[in-house]
Order: sequence, then C-alpha cells, then structure tokens
Amino acid sequence: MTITYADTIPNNVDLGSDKVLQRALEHWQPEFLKWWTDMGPEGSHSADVYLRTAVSVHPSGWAHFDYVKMPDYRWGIFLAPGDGERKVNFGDHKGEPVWQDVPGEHRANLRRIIVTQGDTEPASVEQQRHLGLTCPSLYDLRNLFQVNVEEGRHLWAMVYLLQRYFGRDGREEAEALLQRRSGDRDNPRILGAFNERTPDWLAFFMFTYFTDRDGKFQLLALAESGFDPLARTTRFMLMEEAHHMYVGESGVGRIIHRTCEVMLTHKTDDPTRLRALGVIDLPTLQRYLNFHFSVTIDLFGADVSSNAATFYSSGLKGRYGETKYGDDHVLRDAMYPVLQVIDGRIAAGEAPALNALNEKLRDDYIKDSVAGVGRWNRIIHKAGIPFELTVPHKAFNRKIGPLAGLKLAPDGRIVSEAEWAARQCDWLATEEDRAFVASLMGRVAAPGAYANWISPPTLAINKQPADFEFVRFN
Ligand code: BYC
Repeated sequence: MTITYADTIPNNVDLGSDKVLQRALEHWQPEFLKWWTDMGPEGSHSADVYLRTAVSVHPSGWAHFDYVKMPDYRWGIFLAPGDGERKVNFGDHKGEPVWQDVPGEHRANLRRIIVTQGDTEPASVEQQRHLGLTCPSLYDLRNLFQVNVEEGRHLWAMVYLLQRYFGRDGREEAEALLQRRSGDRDNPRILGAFNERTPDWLAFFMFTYFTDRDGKFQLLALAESGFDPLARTTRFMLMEEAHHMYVGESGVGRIIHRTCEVMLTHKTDDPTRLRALGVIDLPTLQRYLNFHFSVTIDLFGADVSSNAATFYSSGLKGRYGETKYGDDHVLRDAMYPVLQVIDGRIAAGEAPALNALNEKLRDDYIKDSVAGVGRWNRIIHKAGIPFELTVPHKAFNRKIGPLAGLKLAPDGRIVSEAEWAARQCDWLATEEDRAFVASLMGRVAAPGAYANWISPPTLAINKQPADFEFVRFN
C-alpha cells in the first residue's frame, strides 16, 4: 500500500521530497497507531471530538476546529518559521551560525535531550488514558482529548527530529519511545513524574497546571538551541502547551469556585461536611498541590549538574529567555545561589552558574507557578473565605538532587522522622484523599451538564457555548 504522507501528515518540512524519511515514517506510523489504540484514551476511538488541528504554522492555520475521530487526527509536523540569519546565542559557539544539521561532537547529547523530551509526551497520554471514563462534562472531555492528541503531535515532532537527523540510532529511539510504558516496572518512562498515576480529574488539572508548565520551561530552553530544527520545532509546540496549562489553571479554578460556593451556601469550612456535600475541601486541594508541585520541580534535574553545564556550553540548551540577559552568555565566571545541606540543615550556598542551570530554570518555573496559585487565591478571597493556597518550600518532598530525602514541612522547617511520619498525611494527598476524590468521579456526558464538584467554564472553546456538544458518541 502506498501512503501519501505528504498529504495525510500536514507539514511544513517538505516531507514529500525526502524518501528516506518517508520510509522511516511509513514504518513508524502503524506502530504509533497501534500504541494509540492500546494506550491512548480508553473507549474513545469511535467518538467525534470537536478538536483543534494545526494545519499550518500561520495564525489562521494552527487552530482549525472540527469534529474528528481521534485515530484519524492528522498529527502534523511543524517547525516555526526560520529567518536564515539566526546565530547560536550562548555557550562556546556563541556568534556562529546555527546548525541545520547535527554537529558530530554533540550528537549523543542532542539525542539524549530529544529522547527525554519525546518520552514525556506518550507518557502523559498513558497516564491520562482512563480519565475519559469519568469526565465531569463534555467540555472537559474534549479538553482532555485535545491535550492527548497534541501530546501525540509533540511525540511526532520529536520523532521527526530523531528520524530525520539521527539515522539508524534515531529510528531505534523512535521505536523505543513507543515501547516504554508509564509506571512499568521493567520498562518505565525516563523521568520520575511521568511514572506517577493521574487517577482522577483533580490530579489531571494539577498535572496540566504544574507538569505541563515544566514542559513550557524546558521547551523555552530548547527553543534557544543552536540546533535550529529543534529550536523551531519547540517554538511551535509552545503554542499548544499554553492551552494545556490553561486547562489546568481553569480546571483547578473551577473546582475552587464550586467549593467556595458550597462553603458560602452552607456556611461551613468543615472538610467532612463539605465532602458529604460532594465538593473537594480546600485542604485536600492544598495536599494535591503539594504533591504535584514537588514531583514536578524534580523534573528540572539535580541542582548542580555537569550535564546541564555541557548542554549549555555546547549550545544545545539555553536559559529561559536567553537573549534577555545582559551578561556574557558564556557564564564561565558567574555564580548562582543554590541550597546546600550542611549537618542536616539547609543553608544558602553558591555554585558555578554553568552547573546550576537546572536550578536557575527551576527558580524561573517556581516564579511562574506561584503567579497562577495567586490567581486561584483571588477566587477564594473574592468569596471572602480566609484560606490561602501556597506552594511548598522547594526542598519539600524532593527525590532528585542533594535535597532528596530531607524531611521537611511544606514551610521549609526540617522535621524529625517522627513528625514527618505523623504529619505527612496533612501535607501530601493521602490514599484516603484520593479515594474520596475518586468517589466523586462519575461520567457526566450530557451537553451542558457539569459534575457537582466543578463549576462550568466562564468561557468555552472557540466561542462555543458551554452546552455545545463537544463530543458526539457513536
Ligand atoms: N527523574 O545531571 P542531572 C513536558 C537523572 S515536560 C528521573 O541533574 P540533567 C511535558 C538524569 O537523567 C519537559 N531521573 O540530569 C509535560 C541523570 O541520569 P544519568 C520534558 C532523573 O541531565 C507534561 C541523573 O538523574 N523535557 O514536556 O542535567 C505533559 C543526573 O541528573 C530526573 C525535558 O526534560 C527525574 N526527574 O537534567 C507532556 C527536557 N532528573 O545521566 C510533556 C530535556 C534527572 O545519570 N531533558 N534525572 O543516567 C533535560 O534537559 C534533562 O534530561 C533534565 C535532567 C533537565 C530532565
């Protein structure tokens, strides 16, 4: 069978003219579809979903809405436009023209970065695959599916780079991306957070708020890359990532809104009563937040990392907003604050800025995360409720880097093993919290209907009303 990929895969990389790439994709696409059938959203394959499909990189083309069956979604390959003049703007190659091909000496590191990025995309689809069965509304179901197909497209974006620029190694890596499985004991996904479960919709909204935001910051750092195809690919991915974070922020915001409404109507802040009234109490939200925040900040890697220094010096991965810095963009003489553990206590320290680039990106990420938590707090304050959500201390519940394993309260106070054991249930979502949240999850799938524990959106998608039939079941 001849498949005309240039037609079925919307792209701006002239797929039709590259026979080697075409053959590689011919081999990979059926494997991808098999993976989607086995590991993609459960029970969704025959539904018509009102999806946004990117058909070109132009403003009029990347948000094309229509009903689509997800297995027929056109996973396109897009690079943001290049200007032909771009120079490497940091590291040892600063000032040289960007690379249109992979420099031999950086091949292994580039491959590793692309594979790590690529691995997160199918991982998140696997983590979310059962959620459709318990959607709180058709609007939310559609958003979940939108996120899922776009993560699939982001996998395509990384697989395109692997297959186009890394020959046989790239083809093997592309296959391995479909073989690892989130949470699998023998063949897990690469990074920790992508092996956690996303068992309920509160976890999904927290994940899309916090963990997709790691995506934003990592992609922004890769968008600075001296390897131009990677920079241009990630720049286009960022446009989709913004919607995923919006799903998370507005999802948590709508849960808070609904909880506050019930708190005011029933004049209570008692978690037990609120749970009996079928909404998620604010302390439970805080414990979920603490979990997702701490697991996500681990994704930035160790505070001091020679890998990070190498990625930067060799021009592969820059800083978030690299060109906005007024420094030398080489960082050989600069220092950066990091936390140290001395005699079991946390102390302020310093590390060479080059080695502390993971920490720098984590700090940028934390600032951005805190801003959205402030917007959630505005909903609570507007309701006149004296409660404030906060992000925990950055050393809280860490598993990666020198802070890993420290026993800390969310406010940063070092606690004894005994206090940790006794209070952990106040700080991190417990099995009982998760069981309660799971008990609320039931499928609400009539147009315009919303589960009791979440408010309808103030704005639906593509100017459609909140009672639009976002998903049609067949
Ligand atoms: N879990 O030197 P270090 C997204 C490993 S999210 C497990 O600090 P490095 C998305 C590390 O591999 C964005 N292992 O590492 C969001 C290394 O192993 P080896 C994804 C970890 O290389 C939602 C060792 O520990 N993109 O797009 O400086 C939905 C030493 O660590 C972890 C990227 O991450 C961990 N959390 O930094 C869908 C960008 N952290 O070599 C999608 C590409 C570290 O000793 N990746 N290790 O075997 C990178 O830039 C880097 O790989 C990292 C790690 C920043 C992740």
